[in-house]
Amino acid sequence: MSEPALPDAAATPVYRGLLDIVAAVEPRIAAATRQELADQRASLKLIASENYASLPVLLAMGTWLSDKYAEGTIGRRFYAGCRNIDTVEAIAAEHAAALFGADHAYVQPHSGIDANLVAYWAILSHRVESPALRRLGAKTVNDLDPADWEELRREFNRQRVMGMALDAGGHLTHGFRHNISGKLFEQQSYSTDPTTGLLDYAALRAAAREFKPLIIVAGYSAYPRRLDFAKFREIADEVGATLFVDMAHFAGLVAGKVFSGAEDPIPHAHIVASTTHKSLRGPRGGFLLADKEYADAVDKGCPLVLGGPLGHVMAAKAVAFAEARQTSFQDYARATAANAQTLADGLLRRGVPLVTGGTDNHLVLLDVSGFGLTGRQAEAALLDAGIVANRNSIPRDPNGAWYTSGIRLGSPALTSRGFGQAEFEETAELIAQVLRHTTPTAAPGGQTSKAAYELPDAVAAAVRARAAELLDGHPLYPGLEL
Ligand code: DSN
Repeated sequence: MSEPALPDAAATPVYRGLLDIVAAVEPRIAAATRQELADQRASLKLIASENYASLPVLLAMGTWLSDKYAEGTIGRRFYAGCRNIDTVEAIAAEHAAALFGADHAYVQPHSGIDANLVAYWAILSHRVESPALRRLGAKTVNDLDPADWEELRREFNRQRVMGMALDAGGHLTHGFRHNISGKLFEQQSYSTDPTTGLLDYAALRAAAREFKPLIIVAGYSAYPRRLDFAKFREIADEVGATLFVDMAHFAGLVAGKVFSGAEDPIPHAHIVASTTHKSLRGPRGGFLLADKEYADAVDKGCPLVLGGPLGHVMAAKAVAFAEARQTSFQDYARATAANAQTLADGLLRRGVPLVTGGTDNHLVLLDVSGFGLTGRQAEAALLDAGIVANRNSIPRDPNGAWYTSGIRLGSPALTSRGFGQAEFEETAELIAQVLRHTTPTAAPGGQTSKAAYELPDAVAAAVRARAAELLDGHPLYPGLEL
């Protein structure tokens, strides 16, 4: 983790006092909070969407900024007395725009899904032409009379979105049928090449020409490769679509300049949405970046799509963006990508197949079917051995989205703890050991099961012990004692 201005040990009295104060009201919450730190310290955290925020980020969230309602935007609130929230939001937005080199930033979204909804709304309100709008001579749907909404709803339902298929690594909010994005729009997904596992841009271009979407979404949660946003923009321009990039997973690699040129979404997308807590290492939350054309539309997120902004979380976002503007964050981002590569190479050398044959971002997707396991069995066995990872579908997964055939791993969290190439090489060995020694078993009644498994206790204990040694060498929040 980059050097904090104050050592983490300085927070010991702060957190002890805080937990005592909480314990005086509800001791179980104080206990769970302590236990969570102990658990996080003791596990090899390889969940690709998680990280460890710095203590300045965490501490910025625990204040009375939480107590203020501030619906609206900076300087234009629906509540009185918002000057400090205005200050906090403006600083966070200023850092975000500067960090990513964007025309405009909007930092209110509470999560990635919220940020994506704001993006969809902004695009619809900016682009949809409807007779109702024309009748009113209105510029955007935000100026509409309630009587015109029925007509407009029908108009919105006719709009089309294209996103990456869920089993190819896309996200639920990119048009999946069980998400509002799949219900609001007519949707068609694009996918990866069945042989290479890589995104097929030629097929995407042909499908976009045919389908003519209003929106093309580029982004992923489980695709272990970089995207070419210049190519995405070319396709979007060719078919008259708005390019919306969801960079939630790889925002840290963009901020840290690992992704540049065609791989940097900001110069190519009309709108970019993201979370703050994954590779970017901030508090849990979301934000958007927009070009000049979409700036006003994204600012209408609250109250159209979002509830009142969380002042305390925007304060923590500002601290996280400020941290990411330090050059040490670029070292962190480079190490995150290099460590994912080491993990992937180490797994391949040990005979663990990877979707696309490797990685060039922060995540690795293992196909565990060759071990006779489902993703669910592998996930549970790894957890027994102290390795926290999540199961994930692989392209055209025969085991569906619940049991799956894959395990997704990410390097951002352990890189924050200071793991380097040697530790990730050993991590690959520990994972391979668990997979080799785990066997599927029948369910208690004798039926075949996609969940039951056996991992010998001795293997689990040996892996846990080695993982603990690795973790001891790279303490989380060193010097912080509760
Ligand atoms: N939950 C996030 C992930 O794990 O990728 C996406 O919503």
